Amino acid sequence: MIKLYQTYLSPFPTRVRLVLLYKGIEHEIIEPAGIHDSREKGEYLDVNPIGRVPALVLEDGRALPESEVICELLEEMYPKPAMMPKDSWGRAQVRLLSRISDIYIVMAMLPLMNMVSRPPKSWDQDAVTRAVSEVDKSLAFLEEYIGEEGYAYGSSLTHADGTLGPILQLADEWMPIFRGPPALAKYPKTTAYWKAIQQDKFAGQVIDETRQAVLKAMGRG
Ligand SMILES: N[C@@H](CCC(=O)N[C@@H](CS)C(=O)NCC(=O)O)C(=O)O
Repeated sequence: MIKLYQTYLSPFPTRVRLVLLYKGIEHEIIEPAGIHDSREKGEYLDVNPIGRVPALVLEDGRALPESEVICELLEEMYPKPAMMPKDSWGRAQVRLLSRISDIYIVMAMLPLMNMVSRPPKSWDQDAVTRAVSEVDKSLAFLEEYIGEEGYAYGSSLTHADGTLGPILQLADEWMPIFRGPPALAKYPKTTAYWKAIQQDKFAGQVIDETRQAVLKAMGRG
């Protein structure tokens, strides 16, 4: 059986879980040690020498890291139901949305993610303000491209929904701990999308799994 090495707290495996769920691919979930704590990663480094989650291991033992690449492989191995549009332009739009998330939004959030394991009193307030403003700028890019039919692109689920769901969940529900202005408020299309995508049966489920793990890590779960 296919194995997914992952944690529920990380937003990156969420997009792979969405693919597995939507396409009905039988799989086993393994949560390696040392991803969100200081334990040794041990044998997980044999599976993924990069040491991050997710990693996918196929039935024949071949292992693949990097969420985006894993999703593309699964799309090719299990083309139905499709999570990519039929036309080239549509597929490019889906890739663009995932890229905006990975390259701009996640990168802008990184200083906050690194800060959060330390007590709030030790946070550098200027660094917080700078990071919150960078997230705001990156969300403005998303606002330009996000779909208006309840999905990131078009009128059905694509890989961009798996990428964006857990990241918008962090922006909307986790970032308030930094006491900046509500992250999505300035962006009506993104706000509408965020509300709508949580109503999708499959995306709603994986977003909620990540939400519960984030709440638990915040001591609120
Ligand atoms: N570009 C990677 C990012 C994966 C990633 O950064 N995962 C984090 C969890 S949020 C991780 O495993 N960190 C462990 C570490 O850096 O030691 C992907 O999309 O799969």
